[in-house]
Amino acid sequence: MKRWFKGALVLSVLGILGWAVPSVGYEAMSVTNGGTIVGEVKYAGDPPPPEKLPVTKDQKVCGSEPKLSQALLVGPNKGLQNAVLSLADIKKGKAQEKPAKNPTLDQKGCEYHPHAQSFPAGTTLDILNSDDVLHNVKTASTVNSPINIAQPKFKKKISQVFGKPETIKVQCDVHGWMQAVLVLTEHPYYALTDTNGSFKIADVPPGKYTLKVWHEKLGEQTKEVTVKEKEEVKVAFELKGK
Ligand SMILES: [Cu+2]
Repeated sequence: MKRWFKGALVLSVLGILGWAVPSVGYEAMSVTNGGTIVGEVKYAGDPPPPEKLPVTKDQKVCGSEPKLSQALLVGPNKGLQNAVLSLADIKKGKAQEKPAKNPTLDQKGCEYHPHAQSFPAGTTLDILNSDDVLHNVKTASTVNSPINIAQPKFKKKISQVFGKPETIKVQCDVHGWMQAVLVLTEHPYYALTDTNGSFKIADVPPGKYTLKVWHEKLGEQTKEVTVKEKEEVKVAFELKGK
């Protein structure tokens, strides 16, 4: 057996067993001369009005008014919220720190709060049920094992760890309109755009990188970006509706 094939086989077996396969090629180091990437992600063209999602059950708890979809949030200046930026090919940089408090995904009013969030892979996520109703948390993850957990109204918290970097869509099987996005990061060079579509990635070691943007409805795009020591570089993305 060729050596590379053996190596690949060992890695894939470890992966199947659910071991944390060391993320290939990211190395932590101290960064003192880093630059900053700032930018905006905009929606190209005229955005459609937010989709109305009818509440088809549990109206006593969930309300009877349709929920406004959070999957495409475009601000007045066409800034796109919750677009995920990442330096796709960074090999070395500052260490990724786990958040001081566990991030939460709250099911409240039969909606997920927040709709999209990012945190380091391996962090414990507290999934809360603030509603007096049964929810069901289901992921369509492929790198991490998918989960499908009923969360009755008396079970106020489920703690879940997703060990590997992946962007995961979450949905509730009981209430089909409930959807969320979790971005499990492999290094600290990720950002989610704010309500104006703005983002900032700081302490980037000088060099050339591929900056990727991904949005749950609009797909992805990449741009080459050159970061210089202690300088700020501006990048603009425009994503088209499908
Ligand atoms: Cu639900």
